[in-house]
Amino acid sequence: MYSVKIVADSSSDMLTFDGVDFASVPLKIITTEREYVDDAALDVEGMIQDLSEYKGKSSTACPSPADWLAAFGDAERVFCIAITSSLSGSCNAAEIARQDYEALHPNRRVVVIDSLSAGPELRLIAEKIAEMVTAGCEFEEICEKIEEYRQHTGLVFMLESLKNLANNGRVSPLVAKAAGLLGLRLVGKASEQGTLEPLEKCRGERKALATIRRILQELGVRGGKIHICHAGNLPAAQALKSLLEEVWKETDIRISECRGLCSFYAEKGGMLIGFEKNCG
Ligand code: X90
Repeated sequence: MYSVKIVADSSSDMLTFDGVDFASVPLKIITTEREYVDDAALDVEGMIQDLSEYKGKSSTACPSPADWLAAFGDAERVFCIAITSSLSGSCNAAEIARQDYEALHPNRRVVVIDSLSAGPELRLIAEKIAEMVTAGCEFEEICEKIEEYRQHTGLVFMLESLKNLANNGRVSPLVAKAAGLLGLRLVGKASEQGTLEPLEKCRGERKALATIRRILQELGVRGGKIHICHAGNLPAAQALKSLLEEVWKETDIRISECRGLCSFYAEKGGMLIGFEKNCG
């Protein structure tokens, strides 16, 4: 048996993972005053508090190839899961790390998975890989099946502000215009290209949550796993969970908190929902 490791960047909001060797590679949130490393030691609430008082420029940086490489450790088979390559250089850095690692260790294999997404969809991918590793599947087989699985996962988001996304050029000016409207929430999805695709503007959270449920149905959710990841908005996450359970009684709905990178971009109150679709 080979030693296997799953390595995801910190946009996955995962710090630990049960059952399989795992590492998170942190992105960074940068202001002129300091740098926040999105690892287990980061005080996310403290960072959000700092940023709310901070008036200057803020940006983010993806991991370097060396960061990814260090996280591979000495695993013989590595699964890298990266935030969408349409919005970050993380995937590209992982690809360089893969080439270096395989050149250095010809018997080892790395696969880089461009999630075309962020947050909880990465977690779904990691969980599926872990499931197959535990079942004793071969590396190549897992790579194939993960490609397939990704046709059956998606991401929907609810954002109250797109300020940081807009200031950092991660949404088009057109989409950015939808931001900043007080009391409006933008509900959208990760597009096929791994960009933000706005779907609807909702006045008030209750409407937004009902809209999310309808959109999930339209996108082909029929139960299956749903991960809700929130940025300081547990009440909304719980309300959404109840709303979804009205339709999908037995389904596996979990709630977790955004770490640094997703908190920065989803901003206070934001929510990311990773889901399985068109299966079962
Ligand atoms: O490389 C870097 O500096 C990181 C840039 C990341 C930019 C986007 C992060 C988005 C986080 C926001 C809502 C959901 C987005 C859907 C993505 C397809 C979460």
